[in-house]
Amino acid sequence: MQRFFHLTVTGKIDDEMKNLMQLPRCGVPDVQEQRAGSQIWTKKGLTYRINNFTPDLPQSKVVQIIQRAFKVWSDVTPLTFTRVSGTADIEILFASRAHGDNSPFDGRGGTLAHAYFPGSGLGGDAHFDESEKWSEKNQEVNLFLVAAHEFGHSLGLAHSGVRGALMYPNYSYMNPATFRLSADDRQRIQRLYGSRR
Ligand SMILES: [Ca+2]
Ligand SMILES: [Ca+2]
Ligand SMILES: [Zn+2]
Ligand SMILES: [Zn+2]
Repeated sequence: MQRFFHLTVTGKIDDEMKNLMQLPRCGVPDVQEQRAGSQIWTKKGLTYRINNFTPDLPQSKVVQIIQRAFKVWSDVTPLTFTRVSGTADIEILFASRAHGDNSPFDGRGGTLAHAYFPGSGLGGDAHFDESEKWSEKNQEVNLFLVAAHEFGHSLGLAHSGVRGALMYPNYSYMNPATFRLSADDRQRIQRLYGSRR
């Protein structure tokens, strides 16, 4: 983990590392780095389903935010994302604590969400911790930023060690209105799927 974050490797957990570990972050382990990228979707037209809603935001907002988060990736790849009401490639849900996948959430703070790399069943699915307070602003946790990050995993991206990249494992606020995908994220997703025609 220390190597991954490009911090000084001291062999013990120093203060810098401790601070980093306490920051709210994504629940996908950084050690999956090697495996990611070998798993990609082999079709361009992907479907998603919003299985339930957070009470923190109006449903129409959640629908909009999720749509915008997918657009971050469809803007730079040939992929398309269509919302369906039946079974979908990418199943989205909000849940607290144990929620049926052996990766229980941890209550408020800590892990904010996690997602699965492409594949059948749980593959591609994105889960959001309902113990967090989800927002559309710079309050508590911004749903757009976390969703866009998790969908990166849904498409096969592992975490990035580049600070400022969307796929950096720790949450940090950026204004969704002026959000731009970093060159690191763009290059990594285009390595998997190519660029937009
Ligand atoms: Ca949590
Ligand atoms: Ca799935
Ligand atoms: Zn992540
Ligand atoms: Zn889960």
